[in-house]
Amino acid sequence: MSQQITVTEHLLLHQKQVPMATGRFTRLFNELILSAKLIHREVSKAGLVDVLGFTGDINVQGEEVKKLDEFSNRVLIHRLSRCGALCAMASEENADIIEIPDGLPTGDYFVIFDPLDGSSNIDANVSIGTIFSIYRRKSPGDSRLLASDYLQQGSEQVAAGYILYGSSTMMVFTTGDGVNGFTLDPSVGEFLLSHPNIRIPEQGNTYSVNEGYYHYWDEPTLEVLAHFKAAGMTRKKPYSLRYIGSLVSDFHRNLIYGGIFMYPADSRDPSKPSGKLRLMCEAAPMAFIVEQAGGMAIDGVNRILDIVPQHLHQRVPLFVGSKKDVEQVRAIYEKARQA
Ligand code: P6P
Repeated sequence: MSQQITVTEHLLLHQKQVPMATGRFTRLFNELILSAKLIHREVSKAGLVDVLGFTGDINVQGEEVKKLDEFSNRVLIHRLSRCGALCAMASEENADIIEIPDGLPTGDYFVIFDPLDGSSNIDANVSIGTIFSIYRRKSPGDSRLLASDYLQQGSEQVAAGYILYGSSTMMVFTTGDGVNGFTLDPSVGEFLLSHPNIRIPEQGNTYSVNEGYYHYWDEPTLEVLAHFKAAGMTRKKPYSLRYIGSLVSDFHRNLIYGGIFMYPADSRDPSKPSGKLRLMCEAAPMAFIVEQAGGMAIDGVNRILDIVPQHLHQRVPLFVGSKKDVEQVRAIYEKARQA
């Protein structure tokens, strides 16, 4: 029988190796694990009950909120409020910081999450995901929470991860000591270590981007796309275009097989000059994971993990994946900047 290590055992083992670990981090993570199981249960039966369709509400991003989005957001807020480890939290679905209700225990961690990323794919039964990012507050625990406690650059993350609700449900995360993947065994209700020490190939054969926005990109971005499209002329094998429209799915495939995911800035919407993806609840957690797996993440020029957010829902262009592929992108944007 292969050694079956549950995600909780893995965390407890990790906790023993971190001298100042108080167990609160493990309790926080256990609430994330329970939330993942609750969301998995609803997502896996979405087609069977009247969970599909819109609630008729609009979230802070101006996007129609689907019922599973709303359910996932409620589950995470409810469970995390009770873990006794948070000073506050934030969600892609909520405009402002979510405070811990009076009477519930608090702590020094801050979590920001996208409860169900890629949710526009729910009705088509395409894989979707939950993304989370954990920081430790900077100011003393008994003082008022400051913006600098949560508007922290990605390199300050204590942990980051995602749950992918796909052909199987997987939890992939890092606490700064490599990346590990756990697959849910629904028959026992446990996430079991299935992908220890994930490393992204140094160069891939896949690029992921929505080429439908071609006419909204600037010259350097068009040059970046031309690079990947023309690669087959100069190397044995052309790149393949793979784009699901669900960040967690596209990212996970590239993490395992190698490749690059790109969401460049575009001129479609003047209110979103930096593209669609959010720095704190999408780009920064994915950047932490990919760097821990040996990859790279930039906004075209700058390292994603060095960007200090000015507000919770700040958007950022994202180029993330195999190191050599992302370095090609940076070289093209750097050249354009110096021209
Ligand atoms: P587009 C989903 O809405 C999401 O935030 C990411 O999961 C995904 O990568 C991206 O948007 C898809 O955006 O503009 O290509 O539909």
